[in-house]
Amino acid sequence: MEIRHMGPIGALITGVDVKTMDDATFRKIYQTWLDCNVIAVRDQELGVDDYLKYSRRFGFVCPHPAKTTRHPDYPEITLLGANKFRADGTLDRDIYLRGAEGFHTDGSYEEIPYKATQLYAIAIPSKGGDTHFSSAYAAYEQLPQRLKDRLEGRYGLFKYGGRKKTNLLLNPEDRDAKPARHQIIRTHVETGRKLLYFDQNKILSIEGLEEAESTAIIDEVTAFMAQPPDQYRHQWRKGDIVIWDNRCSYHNAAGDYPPEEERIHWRVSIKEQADSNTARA
Ligand SMILES: O=C(O)CCC(=O)C(=O)O
Ligand SMILES: [Fe+2]
Repeated sequence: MEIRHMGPIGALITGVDVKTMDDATFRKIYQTWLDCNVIAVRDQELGVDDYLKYSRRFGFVCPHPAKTTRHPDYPEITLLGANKFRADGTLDRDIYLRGAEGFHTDGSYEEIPYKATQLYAIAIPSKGGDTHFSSAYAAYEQLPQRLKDRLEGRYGLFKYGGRKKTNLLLNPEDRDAKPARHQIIRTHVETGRKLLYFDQNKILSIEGLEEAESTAIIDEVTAFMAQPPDQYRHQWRKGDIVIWDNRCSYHNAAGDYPPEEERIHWRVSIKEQADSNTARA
């Protein structure tokens, strides 16, 4: 197995078959993932069961609330990019631009947020369609002391669709879930590093602040989510598995590939603990 560090975050792993790797090899992969925020494992040939089995080595795999994009036989698998064209031939932009609305972290609207998201590349377009990643550790480090002081110990309220209510991928009956509360400045439970837990697309408000200040701080903090040089851009190849740590990174799909071409991933959401969503799988 070869591990290539791609910069301050991101590592590319080759020369391994995730179907047959032993525990010692997996431990090395897991540690690299913790160290690098996001890793890509290349050249994998997996069926759904192989993919789920490998995903479960990272934690509890649970179905995403967007039911319309679930795999018909495996609710834990979300199909990204599938059924992009409606029956009348028009492009469904909610599917085409999914994950491309700016840097974000997945699952902050859940009481137990997603520790990780993993994507397996089934079909990749001839150009475009990269995924960008940015470090939430770097975002914390770069915050001005004034904002660190104002946010320390405070909680944000997070909801799918956020302030803009971009929630059309959810069934109507799933759209009014209660927001989840999460501490904004926190320490990663596995690495012990301090980070900024934030999502411009899902945060509604910062608890305990007047609305005007809450909105102003949300706008100001949003600018810190892009953290060059602590970024990694993944250029996909079919057979890549990419897993990112939602606790310490943000990501954004480029959303720029030719829409008539296919870009399909199998996506799983992974939690640290099982909850009622996991049980429904
Ligand atoms: O399609 C991508 O590159 C990423 C989409 C995304 O944001 C996600 O799967 O959570
Ligand atoms: Fe995402």
